[in-house]
Amino acid sequence: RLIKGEVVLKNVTFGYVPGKVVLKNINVTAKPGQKIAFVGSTGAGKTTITNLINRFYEIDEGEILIDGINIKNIKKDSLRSNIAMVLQDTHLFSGTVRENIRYGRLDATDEEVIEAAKIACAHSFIERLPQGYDTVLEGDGANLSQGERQLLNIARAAISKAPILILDEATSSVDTRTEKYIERGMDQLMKNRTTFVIAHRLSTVRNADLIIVLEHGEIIEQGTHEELLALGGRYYQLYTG
Ligand code: TTP
Ligand code: MG
Repeated sequence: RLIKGEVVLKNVTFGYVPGKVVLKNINVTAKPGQKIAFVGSTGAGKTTITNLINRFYEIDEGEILIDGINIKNIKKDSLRSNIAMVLQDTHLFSGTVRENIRYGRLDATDEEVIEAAKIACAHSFIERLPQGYDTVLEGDGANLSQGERQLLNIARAAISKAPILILDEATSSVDTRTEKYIERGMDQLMKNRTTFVIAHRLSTVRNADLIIVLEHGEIIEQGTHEELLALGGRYYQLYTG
């Protein structure tokens, strides 16, 4: 039984600029190891919630607790090592492929780097690069495709031992075939971690423990896939298109 990775949002209200509320009175409880999905139309506030869990911004009202501790009282370094993330906009630095993956856990061995790359379905394309794992990435990974960059970010998350994982459109840039292929890797990535997943493709959220439907910054429905379908509301509409 997991004891780490509980995330609680209590009456969270937030806006990026004064006077414009983006999230209104959000309450979410993620127990250790649970998979929580956020769905809702564009601009609903899904990414914003993950920005707040990461404490990229300070909330205006309410509180966010990780394992019972208010994130305001958690050192930034400690927060970073507790949360792994794969985002739509990838973050790579000028360094080798190996260094970029190892950034997820600095004491990882070369074998662990390869293992993580395999989980992320990145091993075969890395091996085809001119210097393999020692290939230097230009700029923000400009010599890779968007999908390849995303796979490297997945490998970086896979090598991390963080108990909390955030996947915001984590496979949005890989083709459907690779996405299918990577499903088992993603399951492995989520195993034993509290995961927050955001995906436009609802097929990737249907097995979540809890699906939260956001609209204009408010939670309008929540439940499992089956419960929400039976409800016949917004999720049902999104799902049946
Ligand atoms: P998001 O939280 O980015 O909305 P989303 O993630 O649900 O949308 P998408 O499916 O397109 O990814 O935005 C919510 C609102 O907050 C929106 O009005 C844009 C605004 N916003 C900012 O003002 N600054 C920011 O940095 C972000 C991320 C959003
Ligand atoms: Mg978003």
